[in-house]
Amino acid sequence: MKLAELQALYEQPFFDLIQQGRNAYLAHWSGGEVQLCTLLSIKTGGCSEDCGYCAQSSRYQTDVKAGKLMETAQILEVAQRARENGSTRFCMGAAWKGVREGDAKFEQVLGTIREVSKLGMEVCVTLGQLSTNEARKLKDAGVTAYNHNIDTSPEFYPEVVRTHTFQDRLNTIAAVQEAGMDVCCGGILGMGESVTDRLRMLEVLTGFDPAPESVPINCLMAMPGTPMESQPPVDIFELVRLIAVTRIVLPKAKVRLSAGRTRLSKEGQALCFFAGANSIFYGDKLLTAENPGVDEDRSLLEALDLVPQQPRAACLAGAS
Ligand code: SAM
Ligand code: DTB
Ligand code: SF4
Repeated sequence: MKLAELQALYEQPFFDLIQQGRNAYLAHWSGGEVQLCTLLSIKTGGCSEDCGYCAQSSRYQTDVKAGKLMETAQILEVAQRARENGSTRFCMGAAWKGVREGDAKFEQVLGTIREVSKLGMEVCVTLGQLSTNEARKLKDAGVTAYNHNIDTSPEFYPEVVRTHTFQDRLNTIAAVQEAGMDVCCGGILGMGESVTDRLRMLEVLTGFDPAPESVPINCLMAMPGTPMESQPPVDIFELVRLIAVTRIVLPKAKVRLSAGRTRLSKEGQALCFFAGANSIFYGDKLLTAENPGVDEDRSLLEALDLVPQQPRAACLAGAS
């Protein structure tokens, strides 16, 4: 969809826009289900890249201590707990520039994925750049979706990251699509970008073929020590507007209200769900940053009469 059309949607009167988002949601989804996804950082920190928002870059002095790749058994334990807590998606993240076929670490991750995928949850990984061979291996091991965000517009991207390009991101996404995995791709609000940058990001996302299966909308967690540590929080109504436009233009995608919920009120999150968000990260930690507690999220969903997405048949089979 063209930028001008996205702008016209975005600039509607607020209530018309969120009503349109709600209608798009109702046309494609039912039951007030919200997908709960658990994140786990399987390899934290020490990353060679210079993404200006990221506490895991080795270029910035942050509170994150670099760690080793976690063992399969440890990861499985966390995944099992996530399933018991009602998550239907388990997302493993590694602070790598990318992965290479044949590399021992990559082989280890493939082994972990084979085990985790037996639990029946959707398995998502975010390991940085890859090409078709690695993508095929991940798919064969049991990955259902690969997360690789474009983060912002092509124009603003060089202000955020200099160690790789926007085109590098698109190349990885193409490899993921070629291998037949779902694409999970979204971005971050609050890095100093304009509303036009945010809509340009959506313009790029709507051009994907196939369309992204899920779109994480993160609000910047301003991590101490990063170049973005002093960015002010995102305006709630700007966030709600962007979620509504995302829902309207990508009606079948899971729109995931991702990082930054610790800075949102209950009422703000309710507006996000009304506008079309239908997935959250669940559990008190994201990768390195804070997320609302499990009890808090349970009572929020209950208060709004929203229900956690039911596990699929495959997931229940995995539980037995
Ligand atoms: N290294 C891989 C990569 O860059 O694709 C995977 C991990 S990376 C941490 C995954 C995504 O988390 C980033 O693309 C970004 O959208 C999001 N993210 C990282 N730090 C963030 C922050 N401080 N606030 C909000 N989102 C953040
Ligand atoms: C995504 O879009 N957001 C998640 C997930 N994909 C990997 C990560 C958010 C990270 C927030 C900052 C942190 O925990 O360090
Ligand atoms: Fe590394 Fe990913 Fe963080 Fe960029 S976002 S510094 S690639 S871990």
